[in-house]
Amino acid sequence: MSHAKSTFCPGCGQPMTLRALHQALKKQDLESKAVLGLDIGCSLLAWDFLPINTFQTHHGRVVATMNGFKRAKKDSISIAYAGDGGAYAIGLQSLLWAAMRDEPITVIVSNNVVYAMTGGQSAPTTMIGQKTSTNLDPVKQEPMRGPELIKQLNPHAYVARTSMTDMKELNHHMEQAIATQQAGHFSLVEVLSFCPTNWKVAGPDLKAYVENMKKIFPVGVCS
Ligand SMILES: Cc1ncc(C[n+]2csc(CCOP(=O)(O)OP(=O)(O)O)c2C)c(N)n1
Ligand code: SF4
Ligand SMILES: [Mg+2]
Repeated sequence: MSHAKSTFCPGCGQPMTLRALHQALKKQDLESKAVLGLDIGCSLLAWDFLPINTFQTHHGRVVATMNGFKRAKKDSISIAYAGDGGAYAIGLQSLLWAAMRDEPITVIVSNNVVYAMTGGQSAPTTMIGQKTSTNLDPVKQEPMRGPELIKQLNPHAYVARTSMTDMKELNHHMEQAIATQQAGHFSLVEVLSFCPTNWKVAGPDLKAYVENMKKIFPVGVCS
């Protein structure tokens, strides 16, 4: 358990997501019970970012690992933190089954519409018309909308999408997700997050980029 300086790129959205999670845990005095599982991807840069225990897993395996952790230690607050690639591509199978079984864990997905850590390749979330390092011709297929899919599989789950640009909502969804885990159900919050390094966008244009993402990925609680 330690607390170090951020190693995320300047302007990255992930530190804000992690701070919102920390605030929600702190508010309910749950820091010592919480364990944050990290996927491979830029999420791994969170390993010493918050003063809570962390668990490093393989790419796409964070949900399965934190699922197991929760079963072994039922009074813990088990949180799986992954990118859109980790959650919706390589880790999709374990995510869907954990949701269908209504496992009492919380999954947080940082959706930056690319594989950021490896250089901005297309992900399942890459948007129609978007250019990436592997799609110089703009992408033509519909992106994957993870929260909407999961809500169809588990009506008891708390499933929401929010964005970096709405901190009040981000805090609210984090609190609700943790409360849902405490009530014995599955929860997932997807956060539309800045990746200035791979988008090659900076300053006020970052906010405009996310506002455009919101047209494709609607924010709010999935019902
Ligand atoms: C089994 C396996 N396949 C591929 C990789 C290479 N890899 C590392 S990070 C990553 C993409 C991460 O993208 P995402 O999950 O969206 O996280 P981000 O970096 O965008 O936050 C890939 C493909 C790996 N580490 N392990
Ligand atoms: S590459 Fe993108 S997601 Fe990764 S730390 Fe940098 S800005 Fe954040
Ligand atoms: Mg990503």
